[in-house]
Amino acid sequence: MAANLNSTAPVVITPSAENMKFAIVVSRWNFDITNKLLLAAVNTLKSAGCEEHNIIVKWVPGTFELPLAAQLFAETTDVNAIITLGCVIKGETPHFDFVCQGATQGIMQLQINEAIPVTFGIITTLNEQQALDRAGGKHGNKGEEAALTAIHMVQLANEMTANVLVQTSHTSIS
Ligand code: INI
Repeated sequence: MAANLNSTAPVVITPSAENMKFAIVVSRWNFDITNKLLLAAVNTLKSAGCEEHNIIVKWVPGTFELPLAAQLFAETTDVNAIITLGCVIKGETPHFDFVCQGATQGIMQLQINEAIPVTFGIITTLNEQQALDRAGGKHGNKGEEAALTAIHMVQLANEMTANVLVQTSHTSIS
């Protein structure tokens, strides 16, 4: 299977996710959007060979709750990576900024502190149309992107752990 991780990157080969285990934490806020992210994330993992029983899904109330939910998975389970999915749409107050900032910093801090990949499948937009465009619309699906990224980061972590990291040419992608 091949997929682009972003619009400017060359095509990369997705590693097999056959022996990988993932948690997906997903926010109930803006359910119509986050459910599309979830379906794409699960399909992406399965297409890469991940077995259904190795994909654990947990819903949380809002995007602000995602970092703690991810941390609980990191500390109490044997998953290889955690995929966070949410959707924050800007309203009339600064609430949007606090939710986005809390989730972003919490997730980054978590993956660094716990040394486990925690990917960011959170859509942050000015309106609903922009969110739909990124949940299976004209700008792809952030759930797919977060799942693909998780697979790549687990592969990297596995190479490091097994001490089989292969140095690649500075001009090639693998
Ligand atoms: N949570 C979201 O995931 N998306 C939003 O757009 C949103 N807005 O707009 O308020 C939102 N708020 C809830 C927040 O994530 C927490 O659940 C809440 O503050 C309780 O901690």
